[in-house]
Amino acid sequence: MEKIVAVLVVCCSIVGLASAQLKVGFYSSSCPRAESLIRDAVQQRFKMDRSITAALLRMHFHDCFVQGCDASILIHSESGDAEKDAFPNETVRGYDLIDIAKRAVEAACPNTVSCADIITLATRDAVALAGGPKYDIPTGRRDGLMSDIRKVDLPGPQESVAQAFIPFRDRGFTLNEMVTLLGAHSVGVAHCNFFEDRLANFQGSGKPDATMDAGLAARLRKICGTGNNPAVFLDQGTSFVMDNQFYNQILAKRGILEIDQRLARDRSTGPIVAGFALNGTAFQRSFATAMVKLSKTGVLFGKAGEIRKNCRAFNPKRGQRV
Ligand code: HEM
Ligand SMILES: *[C@@H]1O[C@H](CO)[C@@H](O)[C@H](O)[C@H]1NC(C)=O
Ligand SMILES: CC(=O)N[C@H]1CO[C@H](CO)[C@@H](O)[C@@H]1O
Repeated sequence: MEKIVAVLVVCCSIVGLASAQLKVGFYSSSCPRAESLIRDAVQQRFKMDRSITAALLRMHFHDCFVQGCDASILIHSESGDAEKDAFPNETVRGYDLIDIAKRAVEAACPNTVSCADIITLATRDAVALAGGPKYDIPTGRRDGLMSDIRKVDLPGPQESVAQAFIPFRDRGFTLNEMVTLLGAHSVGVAHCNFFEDRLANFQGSGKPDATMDAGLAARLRKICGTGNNPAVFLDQGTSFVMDNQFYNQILAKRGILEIDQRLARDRSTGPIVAGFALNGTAFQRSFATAMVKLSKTGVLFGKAGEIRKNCRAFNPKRGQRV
């Protein structure tokens, strides 16, 4: 019992300190243009490619859930054993945009703005451009010194709601916040390999997943049948807009991933889904708050970690893995 109390105290004082160190406008004197330079880079990309919002949201989530929001997902490893080499990372995109934003802020203020903050701010900007909420986000994150494929333990699309919730709960998120964050599936795509088990002979039944609209299943069978693992929109309604239509889609049995469909059907999450489906404002507010919370997951601050010069590599002599 005493041991447990001690662990709790340590855990929570670290978390408390971390949020005390992060603050909105952390760079306002050290690099006043940081946020606008990043926003410009995102805006330019968004004009050419609206799918950048989805790319950044997924990158941010994967970064924050593995060793905290410390840009460890960006590290390139010659030996292929960094975070980004893990299976769930295979289709993470947007690394080149982070490099572009980093070059812009390095030119304005060298060695000042962390890659972890760049991912966070770029994601925030891309969400707003896609019609999502606009919100302030605290900065001051430092970049991590480790990126290890063995630390990657992300929820899978075939898990039950209760199973998927475990990693969220362990990081201090509520069920409501998990349902909110999965609203990120309002934009972006999934490749057939993540859901085609639902389209025929689902769980050995000889039939498609009955929780998927039959017309949609038939259409997806055709698309996926082409054999080169194509991708389809996660939100079959408003595929590029960060809104609450995703929740209406899953209520209409039009979820692509099994986990998405389960959110609508599970007794614990169904009412939350129904609430967001009815009230877009409630979703947008909840999404802004949950994204800020996500961005504070396990961050490094103060003198911990480093400010990477190149987001894809540890600074010379510091990192444990190259
Ligand atoms: C239980 C939790 C989650 C599971 C099981 C899950 C699973 C997946 C899977 C399998 C894909 C398809 C990847 C592909 O085919 O390339 C995907 C895409 C995506 N996920 Fe999640 N996800 C979860 C939570 C989240 C969260 C919390 C966010 C962000 C806040 C997020 C954002 C995205 C986005 C934006 C895409 C589309 C990416 C793109 O278009 O490139 N996901 N997710
Ligand atoms: C929608 O949600 C917002 C924010 O939570 C709330 O203020 C508003 O009253 C809700 N609208 C309806 C129609 O329930
Ligand atoms: C973008 C990226 O680095 N993707 C990597 C994900 O992991 C696979 C191996 O599992 C690599 O081949 C990809 O390059």
